[in-house]
Amino acid sequence: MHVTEQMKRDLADDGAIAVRGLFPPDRLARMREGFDYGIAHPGPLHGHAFKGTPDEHFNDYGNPANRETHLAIVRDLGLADFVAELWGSQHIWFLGEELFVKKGGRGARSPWHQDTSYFPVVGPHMLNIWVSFEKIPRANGLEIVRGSHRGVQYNGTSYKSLKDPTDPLWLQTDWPRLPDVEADRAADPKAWDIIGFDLDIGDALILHSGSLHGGAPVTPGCPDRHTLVYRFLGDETFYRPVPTGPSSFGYDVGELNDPSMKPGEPYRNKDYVQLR
Ligand SMILES: O=C(O)CCC(=O)C(=O)O
Ligand SMILES: [Fe+2]
Repeated sequence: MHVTEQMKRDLADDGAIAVRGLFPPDRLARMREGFDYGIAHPGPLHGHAFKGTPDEHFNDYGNPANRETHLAIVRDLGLADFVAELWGSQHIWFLGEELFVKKGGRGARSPWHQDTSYFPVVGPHMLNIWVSFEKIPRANGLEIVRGSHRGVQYNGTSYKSLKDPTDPLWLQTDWPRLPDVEADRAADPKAWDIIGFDLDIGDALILHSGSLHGGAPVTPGCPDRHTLVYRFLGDETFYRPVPTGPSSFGYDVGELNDPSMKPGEPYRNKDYVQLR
């Protein structure tokens, strides 16, 4: 895959790009093997967001038992070199996988959030390669607030309240509560500068992990979605602890903090495999 100057610039400035044809059929089949393996071997953190509601959807991430399977795919597909070129980073680490399944064409919006509310790292070199195995029109796509990876760090969402998607993750923090992007847009379509793409089969969405992203509902016209996300870190990543104290999340995200690191120092963690 040829990385253009435009791709680098757009990713750095906007926080998201669509990469057309990153996964032609044989490469996409390899990604699908990773997805299917993950579904067949769920990890300790798998679960259903908004269980029992029309927004219920399956997700799983960072299953340590599946790491070698995903790493083999990442290596086969040369994804580390591709990501390194997008950033101009010498080294690349694999942060792990995320799986999302939405079914039934009846909603299941992912609440707006930044992955950095759940992870003690900031900096320009962190991204998600987001691949769905279906054709995803823009209306069903993951959306990104343009440039938000360079803006405010918001609190996370609990993923628990259908009534209030900004229901906070951290209960004691000075991180501001998430904005209600959907309510703001309903009142004024221009309230937020939002990026989205029509994605064909084999296209990938690449987003900075700290961008404010969400949406990607299923609808009658696009009723099911199976998505595999691979996340990477590069040289320019810095330790920034997440808040401590009570949270509304199902497990202790604060455990990811590492007291042996000083805030602002380059984030290097041997738990994440270095690919180059
Ligand atoms: O696909 C989705 O619904 C959410 C994706 C997401 O939040 C991510 O890739 O970090
Ligand atoms: Fe996310």
